[in-house]
Amino acid sequence: MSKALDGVRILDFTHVQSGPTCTQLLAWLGADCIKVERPGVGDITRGQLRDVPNADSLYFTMLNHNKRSITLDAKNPKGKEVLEALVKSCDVLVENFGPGVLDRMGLTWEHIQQLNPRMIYASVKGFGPGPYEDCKVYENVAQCTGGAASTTGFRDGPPVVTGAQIGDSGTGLHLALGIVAALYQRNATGRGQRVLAAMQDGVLNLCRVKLRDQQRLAHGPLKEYSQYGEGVAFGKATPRAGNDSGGGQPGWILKCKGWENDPDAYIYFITQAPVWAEICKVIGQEDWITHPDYATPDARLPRLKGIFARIEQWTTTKTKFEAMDILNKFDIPCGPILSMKEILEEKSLRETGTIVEVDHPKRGKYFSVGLPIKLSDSPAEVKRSPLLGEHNDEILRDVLKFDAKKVEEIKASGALGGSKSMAAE
Ligand code: CAO
Repeated sequence: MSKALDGVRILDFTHVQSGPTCTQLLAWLGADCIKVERPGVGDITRGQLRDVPNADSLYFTMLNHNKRSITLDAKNPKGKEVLEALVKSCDVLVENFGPGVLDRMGLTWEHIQQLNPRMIYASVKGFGPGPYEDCKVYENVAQCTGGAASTTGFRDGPPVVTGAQIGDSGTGLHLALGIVAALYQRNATGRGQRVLAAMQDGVLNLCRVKLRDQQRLAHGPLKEYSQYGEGVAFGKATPRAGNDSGGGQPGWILKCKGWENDPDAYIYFITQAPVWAEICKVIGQEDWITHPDYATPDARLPRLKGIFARIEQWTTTKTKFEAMDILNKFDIPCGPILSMKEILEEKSLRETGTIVEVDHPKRGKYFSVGLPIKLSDSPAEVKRSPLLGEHNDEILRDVLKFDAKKVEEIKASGALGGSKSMAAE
């Protein structure tokens, strides 16, 4: 079956997480993704957080499926020649090096355009143009500078970073959309273009509702925040809101049966207005259906803490899954707090390909997250990540059409590295 991005070739000059997330998505959508790695070590994540000796880490394998790998010393003249040949024969170059790295390699945007005017040159950087554009950035730096940390956590505690990799994977996702849009525009213009996704911008985009609240503060307290009901005054900036829902329908995380011993025996419960009567019936508090202090959403806002405490009396009598079953019958929005263990064991996620099992020659079988976007005409098939330099010959011969003499010349120059990495050995 054909794939959505069949015929698109990516020069994947990415490393760590943000860039590889982007190119992995494009590869799952059908692009031919050629990962260029430094000889000997490759992407630094191959060896980071290793759980199996001498095998590529899960950090690397789970971010680099469906790609081919070539090792290339971009600072060796022959290596540079191969790199430029790749620029000429690819549609998209994706990179997430520190600021200025590609320029120092001689691959300025001007030079890339000379080599291949159709090339789309896509970058992840920590910041866009401005005072911080020269800074290197990792995930949590982006979460802090993009507004996520100051608005996450509890009011009486410090800022908190989230486990969701909104800085890295979130920005990779933004970049992938920019690349696909640029490919589409190229159909009309015939020209490539630069695509930039800055991690600060990507995080801020995902924190849009918090910037909304910042502006609402000028017009009065944020009544849906539980601190309003607790009589705590608002400061100058959007506060941390604990587990408040952040939307127009109040919610909170409530204990369920077994919470004393199970750190994940909780449920997220939303007191959605249209099902208020059903909520009251389920918890056995029918008088709240018509009581003036509880009957309307506005009346409930200053009383949310007490309301959730009462609902929790009910949820602690049920396991999170029992509560979910009962509440769903009445269309009451809720969600059990699922541990990674529970998610990994969830049958339905395996059936949809959201969790996939992959076999790897060095590490054996492992699980990964597949493509979370399902296309009916372009189903993603998850293939293992490449070993370091696994496709050196194939790329020189079949993609760049170099003859045997030229391939030998390049190898002899050391441009592909002398020996293979630990991973490929
Ligand atoms: N051949 C020769 N040299 C190579 C090479 C190759 N194939 N691949 C990389 N290099 C060299 C580069 O030329 C560069 O050297 P110079 O600084 O001397 O020019 C160096 O390796 C890589 O530099 P870097 O700044 O990208 O790497 P770092 O480990 O110091 O920093 C990171 C890592 C992530 C902080 C930085 O790349 C960055 O800020 N990237 C942009 C933001 C980003 O994506 N952050 C997310 C990181 S987690 O997903």
